[in-house]
Amino acid sequence: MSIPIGPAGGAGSNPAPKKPLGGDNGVEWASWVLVGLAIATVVMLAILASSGFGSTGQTTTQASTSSGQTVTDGDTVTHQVDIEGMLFTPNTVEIPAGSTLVLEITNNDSQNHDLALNGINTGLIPPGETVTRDFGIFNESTAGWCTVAGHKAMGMTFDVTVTGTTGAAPAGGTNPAAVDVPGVGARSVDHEGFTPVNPVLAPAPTGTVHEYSWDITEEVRQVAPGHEQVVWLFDGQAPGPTLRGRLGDTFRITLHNKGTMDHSIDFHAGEVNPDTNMAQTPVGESLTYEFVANRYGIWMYHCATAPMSLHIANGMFGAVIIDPPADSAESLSEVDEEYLLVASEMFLGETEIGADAQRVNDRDYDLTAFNFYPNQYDLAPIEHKVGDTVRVWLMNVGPDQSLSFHVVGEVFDTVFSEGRYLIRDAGTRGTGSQAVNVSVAQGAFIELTFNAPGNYAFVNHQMTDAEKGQHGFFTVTD
Ligand SMILES: [Cu+2]
Repeated sequence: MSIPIGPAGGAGSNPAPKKPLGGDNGVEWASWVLVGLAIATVVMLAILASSGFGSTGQTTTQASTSSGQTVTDGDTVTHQVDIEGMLFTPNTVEIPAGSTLVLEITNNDSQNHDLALNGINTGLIPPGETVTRDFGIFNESTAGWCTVAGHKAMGMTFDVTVTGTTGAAPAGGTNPAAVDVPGVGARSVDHEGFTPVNPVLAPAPTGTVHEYSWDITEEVRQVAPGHEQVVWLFDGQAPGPTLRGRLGDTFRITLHNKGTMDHSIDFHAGEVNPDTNMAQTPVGESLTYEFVANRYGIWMYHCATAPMSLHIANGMFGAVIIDPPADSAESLSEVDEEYLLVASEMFLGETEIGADAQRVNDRDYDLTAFNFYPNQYDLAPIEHKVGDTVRVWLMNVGPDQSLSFHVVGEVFDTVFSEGRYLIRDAGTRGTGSQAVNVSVAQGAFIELTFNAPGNYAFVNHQMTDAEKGQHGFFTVTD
């Protein structure tokens, strides 16, 4: 018998070959593995998607889910806002992009306010009242503010932050650029439309009760060469009318507010309850203010409506002069003429706006003035003869800068300041005063005698303020 050697051959004789790996059954198994892997991939993607990782599609899903929990596009968001003092509370709200904002605003302050936002203004909201206003659809962050003069600068801003956009909330408005300011050359030549304020102080009128009726107006006037802007006026003038009287006199002033905002008045010469005697005079209304002058000297008055800096900067100030008793040791001496110079800073602004509230707030003044017009007594010098004695009453209304009053080439014989004579007829004692300091809201007077002809400049010896306009001349001739 032979044993076959070699490859498989003849039938029956060779053992059955083993099934190779693969073949028809192997292909089927691999397909199932691929299906399993595909399913696992889908499951993994689903898990990743729900956990918030990765693709743009996931971000969109998350945003719409988040929006859906508060408000969806086109919905209305309502907030309640209180006004307390110079503040909106809250003063910022967040709303989703594309939604409409409605505010219920309650004015708990003592003066009118409004809110301008997204091109819509509530109109003035009187004290104690509530208005509900639809401010429209917001697609980007927007700043609003109270448009009553000066209130924005005092912090009455309201920001709407829109979510779902990349833009940040803008700051509460921009500060307008300063206007062109006439230089000292332009201020020293005569120009059209200029009429100097008469600085001569009239004697006190007779009588012991002084009653006046003043309109408050807001009018465009020339406030510096070539520059007109709206100013706020007591009785059509700035400084306001000078009140003069004697100890014990009664002053009764009725204000008629013909302006566009609240105004009021604070007489430093009176000792009164501020709560009741310095109340606001609303637009279109009248109010009577009264005081008894129990103290002599020179006293400031000014509008006491916030922000006072702005109301003063726009011209709402004046002086009350109460003569000391004629038969007393303090009585005024004989002089040839009396003058009143009211010192202030000047803020030039746009014609219809006047002094810019933010610049006033920043003490960023352009010019300075005696009697509310820079350099006016350079253009219209005050004339005298040699040997004349004059008394110059001084009032500094600021709003912020001091006055160091000096007359070039002269020395003061008498200085009265804030309730007392600092020196009196000092020339007879071989001394005198070169300058008197008048801080804001203080008053003083000086007396001097012109000994020789010449042009005597009177200045604020804070020199840069003299160079800005607090400068004038006494022209003295034989
Ligand atoms: Cu005012």
